[in-house]
Amino acid sequence: MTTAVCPGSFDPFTLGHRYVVERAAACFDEVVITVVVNPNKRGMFGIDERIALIEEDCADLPGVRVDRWEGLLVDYLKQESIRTIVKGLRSAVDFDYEVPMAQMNRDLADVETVFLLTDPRFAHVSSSLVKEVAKLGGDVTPFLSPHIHKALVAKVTGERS
Ligand code: COD
Repeated sequence: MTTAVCPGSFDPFTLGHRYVVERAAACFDEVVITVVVNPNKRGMFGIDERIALIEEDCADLPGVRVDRWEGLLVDYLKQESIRTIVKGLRSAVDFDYEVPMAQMNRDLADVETVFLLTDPRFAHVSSSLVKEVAKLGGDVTPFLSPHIHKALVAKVTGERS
């Protein structure tokens, strides 16, 4: 059975992330979306919230499950006996950022990183931009699943009041 890990912060999970997971699910028997916990970075959504939102988002995708990890990503792959990481690429900027990590992960644990191109509709979409636009009252409905959009609006409304 072929398995790949799609790691990220997913704060929150966007339709760009989902697009990459869908493409990965077409290539691998099993895809694990691993929410990586950064103890030094407090996100807008807690880890449990992120996981619940992603699980709801991907419930229709066979072979896709969600997990969490704190620490080196390659240690997660070793623990789970997985040899492939999938990353989404939006542009050459992503490529320049991702290549050193892919090389480091290969040096550390001989794991492969597979890059999948995003859809042009999502090439400008990031979790941070979506949060910024939503905080300033802009419409981000095209970039998020409806339940994640609802959760984001609730967060930014709560922050304002
Ligand atoms: N379309 C397609 N892909 C997208 C989009 C989009 N619109 N937006 C983001 N992506 C891709 C990103 O390129 C990335 O591949 C993935 O989705 C996750 O994105 P984010 O923003 O949620 O997550 P990041 O980039 O903050 O995640 C970085 C990791 C947590 C994966 C990385 O820092 C890591 O592996 N950390 C663990 C510690 C470690 O091992 N460090 C050493 C690395 S060598």
